[in-house]
Amino acid sequence: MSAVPLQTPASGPLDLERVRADFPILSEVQVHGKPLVYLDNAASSQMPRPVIDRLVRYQTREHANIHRGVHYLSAVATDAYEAARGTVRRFLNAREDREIVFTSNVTDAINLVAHGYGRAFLGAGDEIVITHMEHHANIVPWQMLCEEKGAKLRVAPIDDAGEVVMEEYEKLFNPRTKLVSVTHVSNALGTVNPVKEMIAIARHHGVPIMIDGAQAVQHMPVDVQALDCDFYAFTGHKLFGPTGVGVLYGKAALLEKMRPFRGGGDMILSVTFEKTTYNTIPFKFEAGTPPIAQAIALAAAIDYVKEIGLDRIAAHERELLRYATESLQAIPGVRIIGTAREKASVLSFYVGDVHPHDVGTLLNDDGIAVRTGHHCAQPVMQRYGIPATARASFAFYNTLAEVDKLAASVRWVQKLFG
Ligand code: 7TS
Repeated sequence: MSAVPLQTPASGPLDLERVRADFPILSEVQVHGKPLVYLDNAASSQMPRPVIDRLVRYQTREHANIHRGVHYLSAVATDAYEAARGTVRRFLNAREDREIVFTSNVTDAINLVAHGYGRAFLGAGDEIVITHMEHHANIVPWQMLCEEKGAKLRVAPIDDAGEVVMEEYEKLFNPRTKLVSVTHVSNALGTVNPVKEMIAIARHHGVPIMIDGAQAVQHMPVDVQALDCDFYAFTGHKLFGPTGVGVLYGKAALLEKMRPFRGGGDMILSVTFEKTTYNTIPFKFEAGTPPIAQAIALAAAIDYVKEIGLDRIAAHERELLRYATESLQAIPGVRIIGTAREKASVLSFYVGDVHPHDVGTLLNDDGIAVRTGHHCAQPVMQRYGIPATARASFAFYNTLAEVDKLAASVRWVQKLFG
């Protein structure tokens, strides 16, 4: 475990002032002379000081390439990188460290499964089940696989609230179903999917299931053994860590029988021109120099989040989402896209006939960062017959006062376009 100073007491409500003081960017950046109101956390969240410090410590005192050297620094870096794997393993409650593969992001993790599992075990006529609310990262790799193999993509529909229609999901299963991959939380709608139930259904049909946890791990505790999923993936930069690192959890038995995704150094035991023997898992999937600094900093981010407490984070974010939903709904002409019963702190909206890009540009004039566009989930936009939304996404360092600013700014936009 890296030594993260205690930032906030371990119980009771969040001390927001102390928490915000941990994130330098929140006070150091002004936009158009106004304090930054950062509500684009679903795209990328900010890094607290202990994570930045961990990166700096690594780069100033510990950096060398790993797994290859007998020298002091290589051993230090290798130990820190492998300790980071252990931190991730505990964070997801995986059984073994070797079930944790470091990737470059969640997109890379999904592609790894598409290549390592899909290309090895799917054939013509086989089917892959996803849902209508997937991010492009959980659509395109499967489409590419289907194209190559003559397999078929089956899509579970969503209803007007943005919930998966579970009866339809279950109906998609048949003897040709060979893989399921669904998101835990929708980045465009905020919907928290009933993944435990979705996994149980896949399990009942004997089909392996992958969960895209990119929008989940920063909001709620995840236990891969309790879920009993086969694969679970997330990305570092949405979990208050750096860009360039992601994680694939896979059950050891599945990872063992999968093909490597990329060939190169570190993923081999021996190489001759006649034959290469692959390394054991997880190294078989970590060809080339991995994101060493980023994985180590990700572990510091996990330590930080654990210290704050995911239950406390969830409680505060629930309050932010409730207040933001009420505040925006009270504005005439505002339509909220995604009204599922279970939501993470993601709020997509439309302001009358104003194009979401104009909404985002005008909010930026007030120092407010929201994302506008299709959020790499074009099928979701097609489902609602809209080209784009404006999306406010909250992290635990956001405040109710920032929600007030958002609502005031949206009111101003609405008035401007009258
Ligand atoms: N899956 C989901 C559910 C996501 O929200 C994202 C990124 C990804 C996969 C891909 O993550 P990456 O780290 O591999 O790029 N979502 C967003 C977003 O909502 N706005 O910008 C990126």
